[in-house]
Amino acid sequence: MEAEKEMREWCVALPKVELHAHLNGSVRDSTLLELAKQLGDKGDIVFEDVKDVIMKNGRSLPECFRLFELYHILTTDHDTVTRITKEVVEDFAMENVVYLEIRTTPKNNEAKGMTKRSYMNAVIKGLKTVEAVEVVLFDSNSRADKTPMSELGGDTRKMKIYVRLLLSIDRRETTLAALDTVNLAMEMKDQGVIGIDLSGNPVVGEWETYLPALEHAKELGIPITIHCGEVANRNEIRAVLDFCPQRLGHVCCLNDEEWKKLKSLMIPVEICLTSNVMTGGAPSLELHHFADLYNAKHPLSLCTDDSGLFSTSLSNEYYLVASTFGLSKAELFQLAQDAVEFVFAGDELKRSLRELFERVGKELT
Ligand code: 6MZ
Repeated sequence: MEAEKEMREWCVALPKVELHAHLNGSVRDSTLLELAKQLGDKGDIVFEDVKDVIMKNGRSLPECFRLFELYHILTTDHDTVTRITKEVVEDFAMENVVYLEIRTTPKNNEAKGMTKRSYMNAVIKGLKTVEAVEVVLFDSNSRADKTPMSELGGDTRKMKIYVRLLLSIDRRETTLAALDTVNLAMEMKDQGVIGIDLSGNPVVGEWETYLPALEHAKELGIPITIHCGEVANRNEIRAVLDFCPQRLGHVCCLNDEEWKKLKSLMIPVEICLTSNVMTGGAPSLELHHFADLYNAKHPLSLCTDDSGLFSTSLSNEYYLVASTFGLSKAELFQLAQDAVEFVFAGDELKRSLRELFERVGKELT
């Protein structure tokens, strides 16, 4: 018991890089309940029904996507988007995440006067209102860095977290809507947006629908990460591997041939242990494909996916790797440090992160 506690604390103290975190999947339960109560009081929803859903029943893949429908009802107005962004960043920072790529789907919502652009402005406002830690949103040589976030709080001794944004294309979207998202990412590249993600319910939509937008992003030089193999869609898995994005999420249902191809391409994988076990993408923690990729020295990084939805944290994911696969502290540290090489941010920031890990490594291992 004592050993478990000590290891858990060590995993919290470990500086960590989070590369796969969906904004709306990372919202605190307490915030969701508060928002549901407010909408319940207004008569928009029945609070008691929603409460039980939020307080964890099943988390199968289809249930997750039904839940996201509910989450989006609760969170999709500008002020709430700002609030959840602030809270999510604070929560990651509190467990020593030093670099965070948050991904979110820009949303049009006419009833709320919301466009994809205004949604993203609300996200960025959320980053600017974080007070508990210093949020660093720009590379130091970019124009925007002349007004660092820290000016708002003014305290340079605060903990620092580097935050970057990825814009998600939802698989339900049309080709035109997906192209809008890529163009928006380009427009907002001076505001912390550095990449594109393809996500959403894996049994919905066709690869050919998003391909023009993903190719456009590639032409523009925007780094791309794609959810791959959450279900066994052979044609799509093959097409995704052929497309060869900068990173892949999940890679659960690959057959032997696809597995060999992934390994030969050396595409870094965002590993989401708890998420995959809960949604059935992996049969158990013990049989998770992390072990195979890790033993093969395939580039990978541990991630949470949806820390709120799955009641996990990045520290917990590191702890699970230690307790399930027997990695030592030195090996866990190496795993966290290696993730620096797969961030979408530029070389200068990578250098800062490498230095940070060098410094902290002497104390932690
Ligand atoms: C695929 C997922 C996901 O974008 O509204 N999302 N897509 N697989 C998953 N595994 C469980 N978890 C989350 O955050 C919520 C959205 O992220 C995607 C879904 O499109 C979901 O609606 P945002 O901030």
